[in-house]
Amino acid sequence: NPPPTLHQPEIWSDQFNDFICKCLIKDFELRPNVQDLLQHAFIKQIAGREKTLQKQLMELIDLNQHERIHTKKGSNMKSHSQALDDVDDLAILEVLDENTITEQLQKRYTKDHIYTYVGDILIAVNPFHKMDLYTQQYSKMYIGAKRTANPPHIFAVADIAYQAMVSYNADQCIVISGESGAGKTESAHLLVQQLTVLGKANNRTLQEKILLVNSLVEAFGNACTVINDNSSRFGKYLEMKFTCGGTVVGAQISEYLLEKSRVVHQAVGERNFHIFYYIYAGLAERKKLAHYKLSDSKTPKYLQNEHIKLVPDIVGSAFYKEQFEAVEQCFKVIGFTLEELGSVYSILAAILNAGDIEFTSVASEHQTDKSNIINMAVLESAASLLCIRPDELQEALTSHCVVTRGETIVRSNTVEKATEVRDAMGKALYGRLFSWIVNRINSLLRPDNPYYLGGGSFSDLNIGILDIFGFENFKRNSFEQLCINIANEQIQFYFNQHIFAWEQDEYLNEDVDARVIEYEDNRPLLDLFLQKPMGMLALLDEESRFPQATDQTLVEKFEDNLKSKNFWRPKRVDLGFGIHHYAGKVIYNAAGFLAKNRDTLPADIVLLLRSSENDLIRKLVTHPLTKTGTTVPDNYTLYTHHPRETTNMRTQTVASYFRYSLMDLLSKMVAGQPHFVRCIKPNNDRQAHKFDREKVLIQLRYTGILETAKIRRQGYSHRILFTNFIKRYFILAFRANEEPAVNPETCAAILEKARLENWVLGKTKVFLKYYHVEHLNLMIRRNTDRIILVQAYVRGWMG
Ligand code: AOV
Ligand code: MG
Repeated sequence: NPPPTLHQPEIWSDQFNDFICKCLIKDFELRPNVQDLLQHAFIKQIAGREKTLQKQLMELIDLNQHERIHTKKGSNMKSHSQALDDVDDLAILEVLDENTITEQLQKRYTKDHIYTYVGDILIAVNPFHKMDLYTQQYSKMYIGAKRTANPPHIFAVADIAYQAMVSYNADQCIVISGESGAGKTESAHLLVQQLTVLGKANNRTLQEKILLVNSLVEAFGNACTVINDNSSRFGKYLEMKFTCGGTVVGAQISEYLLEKSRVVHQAVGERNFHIFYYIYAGLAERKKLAHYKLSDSKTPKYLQNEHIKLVPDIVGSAFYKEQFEAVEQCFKVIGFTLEELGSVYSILAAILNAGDIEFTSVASEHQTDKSNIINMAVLESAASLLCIRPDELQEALTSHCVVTRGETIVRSNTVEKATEVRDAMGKALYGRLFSWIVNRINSLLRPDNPYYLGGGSFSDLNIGILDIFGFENFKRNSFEQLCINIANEQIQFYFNQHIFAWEQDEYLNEDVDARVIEYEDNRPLLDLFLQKPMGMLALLDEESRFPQATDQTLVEKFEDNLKSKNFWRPKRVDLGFGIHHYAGKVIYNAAGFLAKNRDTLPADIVLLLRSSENDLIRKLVTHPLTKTGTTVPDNYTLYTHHPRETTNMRTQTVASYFRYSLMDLLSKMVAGQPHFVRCIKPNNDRQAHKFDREKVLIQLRYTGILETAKIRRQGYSHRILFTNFIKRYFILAFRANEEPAVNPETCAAILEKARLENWVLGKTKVFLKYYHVEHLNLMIRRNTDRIILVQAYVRGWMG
């Protein structure tokens, strides 16, 4: 067996491999020579000559993109001097309490040092102004550098995840959390940006495409809220796919729980999804409004709010026009066809037109009031954009079929019911269009897509980046906020499990003496929401099945059944109920909960849309874009979800789909080694250079940063089995051809050789602090750098 280091993919960068192949046809035959050289003559022959060799090597191949091969530290950037009163890592603070931590963050923030570590976790305080921190120069500085060599940075997180992926041949997952407007989405962008640099795509277009994916889905999934002008209204898990050598070869997105209700209604001060404004302005600029049956004077109802009364406000916006061009460019670069684009615009325009259809009540003798359409012109526009017959659309909106005893009876819809159907159609079309776009992107960026990536490259590894909608607490909170906050509750639980629960369990199991750190366990809240059959979502589903149920009976049901100190009914608030979330108290209003949860799209509408002459529209209603079954290891989630429960899309409620999505997300996340980024919002006014201590303190408290700092100082965040530890690090203390015994003594020998202190050996595992691992990995990397140099030398030497 050759020594393992020679087989580690990290030393064989793709470009380097190319080079080797060019120089030597029989590469593999050379390896024994290299081993030989390594074992016997390496130190003597090469020591002191690295600089010269490196220079020669650089001349031979273009190493610009492979900084990690050469060891020279990050160029002429400002050297990182650390003032005494300012620490990069909160875990090394001598006094550890919440005031000291807040003070530290504030001190750093005033100097525009927005990033701070807590051990291996990154805290990012939103600067609310453009920072000069993300240039190419910074990008280079953080490639393969020791973490303590540079100030904390989001790029360092990308690098750590990337290096861990190639070193351990293991999937990684970066979890970004923080309340709404804290900077999660920006952080996710920066991570993708740096990861595409690290994963040096073979073709530029792929790199470009991956960078555009975020902007594209955000145009459809983000909107302006009272908290954030670019608020994510869906959860996004972006997986970047790599070869085992670390070259990026594709990307996949999973989207979770788009807030569809926004299409038809926005709260005061909020807006619809960005894309509607973009296309309106963009199509106006191209004089195409008429083609898509959009008015240049009257604002569609779905876009009206107190800011936007008039179409000129939208079409006059240079920003919206630019965004439209950018979105269209994204579509094209990623690979959507012009025909698909046309269909997307038609569907969006149809939704806006349909939103303007109004009904009037017509008294009828036999039954409840019927409804008539007031403005047939917009109905005709909507129908023509959807490529369906207007009379059929009219019928589907104003009546519905009931089948009783084999007989089909047509019943009229009241105005209220017809309006509901109209809105349900808009929401469904938009939601399905969004899922279709995401699926289409996925098929275009699939690593094994031979057409787009120039020849079938296969992915072995991935790094997932989670960016969900942050915790929300508005003046009025509805079903959407409840779902968003439950998702955040689950992410917090995941964090706690990783940082506190399992670490402490392992101390016990392995007989390692470590102080127990108390932390706020939010499991009672997850029980409150997700337990079956008495959790809030289960009760909601149960109530949704009763046709006579009302939102009032729902809150009563909650009150009768939810026995938790985290739930209460505030006095004098009709339909109100309160939840004490991990991140604070929220009062919800249950008005509309049942309808939102049922989210029914009448069968008549589905059938009608299936008759559309537009391929895309038919596709949207023919194949429900449902997710397939998923399994999550028991110890990760409390509530597994049976995949069968989701197969029936028609009767599926939002709550059950939501629960399923959460599990699906977790199953993806737990497949990788996690890295955490915690975003902090320094003030509620989106102001630069303003640090509201109380606001920050509350966030530090509920995210458990103080406890995290404590456990990172006292605890051992890395627990590695002896056998894995030895396999990876033995080369630091033994000869390449030796096979040291798998026992604690061997581990101790390696750790001593590496001159590390404060580690602990358990019964089966080595317990290390995060900085130990960093140090060991750096040593290994230096070692492999030398090997590469030797190989290059040998190659030159062999001619
Ligand atoms: P979020 O993703 O956490 O909120 P965003 O990432 O959208 O928050 O950030 C909100 C705003 O803060 C951005 O639009 C930027 O103006 C600013 N910002 C955030 N990070 C940075 C940064 N690193 N540099 C400069 N400005 C920044 V929500 O999606 O609402 O939960 O649902
Ligand atoms: Mg966001």
